[in-house]
Amino acid sequence: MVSKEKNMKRFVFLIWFFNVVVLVNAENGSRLWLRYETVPPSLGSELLEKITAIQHNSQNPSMIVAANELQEAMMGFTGARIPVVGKPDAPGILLVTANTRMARRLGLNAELRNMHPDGYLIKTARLNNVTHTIIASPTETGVLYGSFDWIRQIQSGNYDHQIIVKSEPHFDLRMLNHWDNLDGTIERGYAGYSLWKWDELADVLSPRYEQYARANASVGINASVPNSVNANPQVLTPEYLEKLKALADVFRPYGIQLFISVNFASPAALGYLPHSDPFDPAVQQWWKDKAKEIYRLIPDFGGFLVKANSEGQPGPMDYGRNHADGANMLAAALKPYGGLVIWRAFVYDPGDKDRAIQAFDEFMPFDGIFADNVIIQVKNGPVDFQPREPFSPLFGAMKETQVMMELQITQEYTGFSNHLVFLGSQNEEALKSDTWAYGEGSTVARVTDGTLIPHPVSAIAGVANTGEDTNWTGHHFGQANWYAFGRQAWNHTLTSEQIADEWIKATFTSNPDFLEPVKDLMLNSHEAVVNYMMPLGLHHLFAWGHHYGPEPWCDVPGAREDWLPRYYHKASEYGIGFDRTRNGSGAVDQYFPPLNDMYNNVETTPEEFLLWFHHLPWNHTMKNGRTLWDEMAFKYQEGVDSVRSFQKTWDRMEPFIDQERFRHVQSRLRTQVRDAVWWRDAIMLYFQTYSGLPIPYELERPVHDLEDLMKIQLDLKHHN
Ligand code: BDP
Repeated sequence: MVSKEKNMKRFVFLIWFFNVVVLVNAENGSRLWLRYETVPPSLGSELLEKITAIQHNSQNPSMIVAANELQEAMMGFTGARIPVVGKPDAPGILLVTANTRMARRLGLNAELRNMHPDGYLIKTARLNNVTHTIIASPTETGVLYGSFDWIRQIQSGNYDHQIIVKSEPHFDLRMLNHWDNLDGTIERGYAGYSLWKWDELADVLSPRYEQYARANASVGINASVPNSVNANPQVLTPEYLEKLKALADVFRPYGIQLFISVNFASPAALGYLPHSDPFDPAVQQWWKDKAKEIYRLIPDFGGFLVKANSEGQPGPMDYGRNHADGANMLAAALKPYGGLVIWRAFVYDPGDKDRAIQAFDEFMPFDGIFADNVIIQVKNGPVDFQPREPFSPLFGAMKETQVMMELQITQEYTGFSNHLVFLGSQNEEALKSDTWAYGEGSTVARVTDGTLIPHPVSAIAGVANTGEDTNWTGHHFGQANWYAFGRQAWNHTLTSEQIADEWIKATFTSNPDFLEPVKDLMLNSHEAVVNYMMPLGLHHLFAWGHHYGPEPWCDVPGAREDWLPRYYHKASEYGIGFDRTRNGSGAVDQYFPPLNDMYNNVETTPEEFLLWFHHLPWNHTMKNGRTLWDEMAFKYQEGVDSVRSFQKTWDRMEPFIDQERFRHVQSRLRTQVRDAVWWRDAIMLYFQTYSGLPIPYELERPVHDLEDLMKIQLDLKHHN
């Protein structure tokens, strides 16, 4: 017996040695956070002793996937192949769904019946004198989520055999929006071409589809929109529906429901009808027939995501109708099948009205008029995914219509896949913003998750950062943003610190000498990008088109004023900032009290939003006694200093991880430092032409000339 145990320990040690010491260089990031590294020998032996089988007797594909995943994880953790069996004779993991004999034997049915269908329980129980780990859920998908959670406990070093977990998602729909075009490019994508090989589908299924689905399931993401909101009508042709069906079939066992973005003018654009007026019965019938056709192929199809009358996309207003007319017409077509319309509120016209107030003004009159299978999708801030924005005032204000938040995972405005920016912090800030809609504590999370405003389905979406790059997201740390979105969509009370901690352990190592400094770096990285790009409430100082570098001077003849930085910064010899007080655009009054008065008053506006709400003189006195101009200079320098410190931290991490990922991140940090300096110099030197003030002498001097910076033209073409 003793020698068996000894042998086992030796075996586990050898596996560990091989993986940790020998394979240390073979890492390209393709395995994401699902690396299942060998655990320390003591835990390995414990697992091998207690988990000798994985038991279920279901034919359901999600159960099979769950069992396989546990098997693969055990193999990685211990090097041993644990059998999947039909009978619970040996100690192990039992996978259980509600209303089965096993659930009855274990006395779980009552509890499971009251749970969210995706929720799960993990606990130990004795059956015929054998102790098992039970992973139970009302549904097979929930068992899959529970299995991934059990695995995560081990990866994050929290494994306890007596573990008791009860977990239910905060949002019903946890959705990725891909901005992928049918030609294989990705709008605002920075990890190569699209994952979806439309020309090969439906005949050829890239193995990546399943890996993608698995990664999503591992963090609880359960819905995917594979095509861009700037939707090509072709996606609704029979040919593309077959391709979509093939994707849906791959996604299904992983609990992922397929949605698609549709072009509102599809009936006319595809040549079926002369126009797409939602009031025309022929148009209504066309959509009904289309819905029927889709559901015949994809019975669990989720519904349509629509960008209408926004940035040149067609919509109901083209026919004198309104958003509710358009959304409700599509909703009626999907209703018989339980489908949803996700209608985006990202609308703004080039007129005189402050862009930040337009969505609210346009959508509030329709509150309660939208059908109950319509959800309004609102970006986290009122403008457009800037490095920092206050929350959109539509959250909490629309009380009769379900509203969901759209976050951006792809780093369109935070340095693409060149900059290390952990967006868990940004998401946390957005989710925890207090709207005051129902008094204190009415956070954006709680007004959208069904707690304060109950609706049939609660949801949250993130614009994906995946592409065909081997490491999926371009920057290895971009993976953390995908991961964080999923974890926060499941549980919005998780802190970004907890999430970073889990992710680092699963993706790199649990060694505290790596974990602690890298976690610190990640948690400071969002503030850093705000500081070197747009501190103090500044926004949209980006270069025309590509949104990568600074171009506060940008002037494109004939361009829409609200696509130019000067519209947002309003710099002059007097000062800088956008006046959204009652003397300005009045945006402050779209917020509930006390926020409206708080933002209206320069003294009570949080400084992080100062220039979002106020236009102030260069010599305005800040809370710390500095002038606004000096404070700006300090903030930009702070941003640069932070990224330099990230670089130093990272270089010290070399001994702890593989060379491949180490060097990749190292080289991107170098770019990030250069870019941060570029941002600082461009913004300060340009605004200096208005302020006429010196950069505070205690700070680093600019290293660029403004004229040179103004000549930079990156070849990254895009409409704004
Ligand atoms: C902006 C992007 C643009 C998108 C648009 C949207 O620059 O590419 O089409 O958002 O969300 O941020 O529709």
